[in-house]
Amino acid sequence: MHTLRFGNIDLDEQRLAKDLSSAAEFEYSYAYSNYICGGPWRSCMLWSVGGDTGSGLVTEYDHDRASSKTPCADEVPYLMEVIEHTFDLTHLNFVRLALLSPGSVIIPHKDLLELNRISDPQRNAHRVHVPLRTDADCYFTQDNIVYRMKAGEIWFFDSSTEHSAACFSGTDRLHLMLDFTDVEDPLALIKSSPSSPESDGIPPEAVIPRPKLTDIERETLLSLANIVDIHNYRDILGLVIKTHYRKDGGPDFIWDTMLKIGARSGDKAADAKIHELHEYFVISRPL
Ligand code: YCP
Ligand code: CO
Repeated sequence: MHTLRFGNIDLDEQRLAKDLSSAAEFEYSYAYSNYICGGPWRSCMLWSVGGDTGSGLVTEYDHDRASSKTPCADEVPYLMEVIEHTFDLTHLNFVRLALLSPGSVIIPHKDLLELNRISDPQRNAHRVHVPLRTDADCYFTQDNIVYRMKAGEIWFFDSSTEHSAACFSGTDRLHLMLDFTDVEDPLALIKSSPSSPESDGIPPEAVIPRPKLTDIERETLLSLANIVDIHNYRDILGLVIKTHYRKDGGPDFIWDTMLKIGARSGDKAADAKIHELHEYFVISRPL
């Protein structure tokens, strides 16, 4: 399912605040923190195949088992009520509370690459995001578009195409992330009204306009080839990703810049590391 904003959930702020203060006590998983430049990515399963909170890595759950709420779900009754009311639970594999730390950016990647071995009817195929705590300094990007999701909005999110996110906010960005198996009509996974999406694709008012990256700015980034090494290549990647959220460097700006920095550097080990990361995040990710 391609990315689009479906509609809104009218969140009860008081009940949400109560759940989130309970959720602050959860033991979060740090799984997928290798996708981040900056602080960790933390998550807690509220619903999973097998019903266990588990490790947080979706490849470590038994996809042959039926899905159900996890023990953490009992601590957030309001959120569970919202989930049951809004979504078709029969095709729901996972629901996670996901936190992106202040000052962190996600390395541009495709999800699902490592799920090849899970059979089609059981594999995650459709993802939905519902931001719960976010602000104007939190962003998503895909297809060289930078955009915002606001609290309470329901978004279908195409996680099979390359994407990234950023939290430039001073506080954790907190989302509900839902994964569904494949169905003929993904829009029917959402039960609440309106029954059809309010926009097809990313609505223009959610898009952040960015000035074009200047030649000097591009050359400044590429000249980091002079100092890149195996200890700082991730810092440089973080810098290039952060630049993308402010300046439009054109299609595939982030990986293209990184691969050029590696090639130009003459540092074989750094160049190999950059290729390794590129392969892992966007080409193929073995289990
Ligand atoms: C995301 N993808 O795009 C997640 C973050 C890794 C997998 C963690 O939000
Ligand atoms: Co992702």
